[in-house]
Amino acid sequence: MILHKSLFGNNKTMAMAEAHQDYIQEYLDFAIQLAKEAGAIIKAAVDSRMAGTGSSVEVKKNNPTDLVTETDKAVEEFIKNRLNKTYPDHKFIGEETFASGAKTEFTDLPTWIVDPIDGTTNFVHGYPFVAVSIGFTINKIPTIGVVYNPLLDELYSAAKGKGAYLNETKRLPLFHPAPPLIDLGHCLVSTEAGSDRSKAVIDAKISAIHNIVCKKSKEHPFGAEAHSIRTTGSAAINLCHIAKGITDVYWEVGCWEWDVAAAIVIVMESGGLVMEGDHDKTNIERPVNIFSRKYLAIRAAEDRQEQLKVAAQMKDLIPEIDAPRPPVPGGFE
Ligand code: LIP
Repeated sequence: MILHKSLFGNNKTMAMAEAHQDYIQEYLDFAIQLAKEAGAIIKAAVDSRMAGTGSSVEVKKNNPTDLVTETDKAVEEFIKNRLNKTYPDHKFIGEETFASGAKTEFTDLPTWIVDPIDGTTNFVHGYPFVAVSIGFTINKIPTIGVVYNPLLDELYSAAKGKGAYLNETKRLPLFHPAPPLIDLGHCLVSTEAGSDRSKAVIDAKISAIHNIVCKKSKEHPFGAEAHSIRTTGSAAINLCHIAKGITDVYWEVGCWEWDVAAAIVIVMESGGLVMEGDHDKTNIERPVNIFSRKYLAIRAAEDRQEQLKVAAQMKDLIPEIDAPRPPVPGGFE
């Protein structure tokens, strides 16, 4: 049941922000229900694609690797309308709204950050890592996250201070206790090719992957660095795998706030760390800038020093890659 319609209004005081804390469970329940309904639309669309009656595929800004479908647009409209109707004072940032030319405004007001389909390329190919991602911030702090993969029926959810869950009942991470991370040499690392296929960006990413899996060191005289590399095609799902504890490190440059806003809460509530995916080691313990387009996440471990060590080892290996973005009014730029 929706108890709260319009609490925030124009008053942006801390007291009002704190008052939202009383409604966190309501917002979370709402986001979970919304994700399930959006997921049903996505699942039906995948089924129709497989039956040969699916939605058409377009490319964004003439980039043949950045795909968008009618379903992305329809699901975003569905979510946006429901949010507008239920919480008319809340702000909205969405992938397809941004793509249609809307300016991103990021303020202290309650803000929903939505990717209708994260993993659109997977959606087009029927590769089962496809998710709707619904994040929510208050005072610019990622506070609620729901990521639902309707193809595998996996729903990840979290609210700040309340823990992270798989399918609403299974506490994340899945391992109890979380196994030791030890060092990067023992890690399974996830990353993505991304949609910027310029030679400079791809060369830098491939060289980083080379360093991650091959870099020789005193500790690894035979050349092996991390255990291996994984890629799902969805930033949100990669981050949820960190929350589950089935991958150890996730690094990506070039994805956007709607890809990660929800899953960042899920990782943090599972005990993981999320920081900027650049080589600056001074930001390891600072809250991540969700607009940075560069993300590094480390799974939960009993020993926080191990998490910090693996983060620093990654930052030694990753290059500085440019991921420009238009300015965010009221945001971090
Ligand atoms: C995708 C991301 C993925 C990234 C792709 C793309 P989309 O999101 O989740 O991690 O590598 O370039 O941005 O476009 O499927 O929502």
